[in-house]
Amino acid sequence: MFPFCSAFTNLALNKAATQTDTHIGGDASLAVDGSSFQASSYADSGCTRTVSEDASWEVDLGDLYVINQVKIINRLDYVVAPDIDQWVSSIASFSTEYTKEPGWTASEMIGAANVYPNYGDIEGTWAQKDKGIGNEFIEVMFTTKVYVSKVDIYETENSGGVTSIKGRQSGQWIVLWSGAASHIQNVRIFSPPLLTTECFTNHIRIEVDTSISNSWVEIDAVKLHGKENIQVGRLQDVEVYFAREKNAYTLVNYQAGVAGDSVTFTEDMFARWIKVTRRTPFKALSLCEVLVYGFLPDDTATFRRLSSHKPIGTSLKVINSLTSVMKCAAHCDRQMAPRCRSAQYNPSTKTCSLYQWFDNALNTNANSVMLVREYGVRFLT
Ligand SMILES: [Ca+2]
Ligand SMILES: [Ca+2]
Repeated sequence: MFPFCSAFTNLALNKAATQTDTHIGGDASLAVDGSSFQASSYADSGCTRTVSEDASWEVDLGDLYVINQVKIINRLDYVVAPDIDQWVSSIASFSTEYTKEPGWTASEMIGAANVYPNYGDIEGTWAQKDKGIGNEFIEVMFTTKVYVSKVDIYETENSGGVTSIKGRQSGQWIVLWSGAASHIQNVRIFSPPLLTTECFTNHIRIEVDTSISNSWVEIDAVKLHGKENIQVGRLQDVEVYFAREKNAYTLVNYQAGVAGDSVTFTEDMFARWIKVTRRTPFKALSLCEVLVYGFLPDDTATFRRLSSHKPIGTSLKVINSLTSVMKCAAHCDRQMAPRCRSAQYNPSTKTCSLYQWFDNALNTNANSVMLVREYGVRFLT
């Protein structure tokens, strides 16, 4: 049906690619550079990337092609990453710690909870140097930076003393939660809803007010929850558009949900421009490679005569008083800019209408004939 050797040529390779905007070096050309490298983490470069949430990517193939297939090589971190749970790995700082007896220093907060679910003044927790002083704090570190989704504070003596939870990001403290202290004489895991889920950190500061209980506020452990990667780049709800004239895009295919390692759209279309975007609500776009398979049609190919179809749309030109369908074909052949690719000849009116495209409908006029380039027969409805 089409030339075999050219049918699997990647038409997009090194063609002019553009996108709405570019985020941290993720240039549009990375999707047509011939490398199918698939980023596997947020930190990986090598795939296109936008920061805009109304993002699209497009390539100009430079000429009109018969396109058979569009294959999009996706990032590998497209799967929604699970939350990681971490216990404290080290202590960064603290206001005071209790050292008169062993068992209540700041470092007692390292590792998994070892006092909880017991309640009381029990060794294995951080307690302050003196009781009931007021504002105190501790800063704890975790091995892996995450987008913090939840902080669990294991309170085992005089619960309710926490007044704020902060995360350190780019040299600044981000307030994750703040509220008034209370005095709860019971063990609890304090996990308040956070003000933001966009704090990326492994450094958490917990502020307490010991004046409410007028005693020691004892914290056994802290568990940090969050994802290592925020998945802005992964491809989902992807739409592919084709255009044979600049910016005159038509949606040709759509895949709902998260795309796999790659997504392939099989389309038999005539196009020069290809656009990839995500269905609203839009999200940032990251593509590793876009391969477009097809072939350059032969505009010198002979015409097929079809009485079953008629061209539709706006004709390029109408030639009157033509005495044969052959002459109509000759006029189409000579029409270069824009190229004539199909025509309609009506022997009763002796008119010949020339068309740029293959847009067509079923013909009910038994007299008229549609002329179409051989490669265009595939586009008949
Ligand atoms: Ca690439
Ligand atoms: Ca502990």
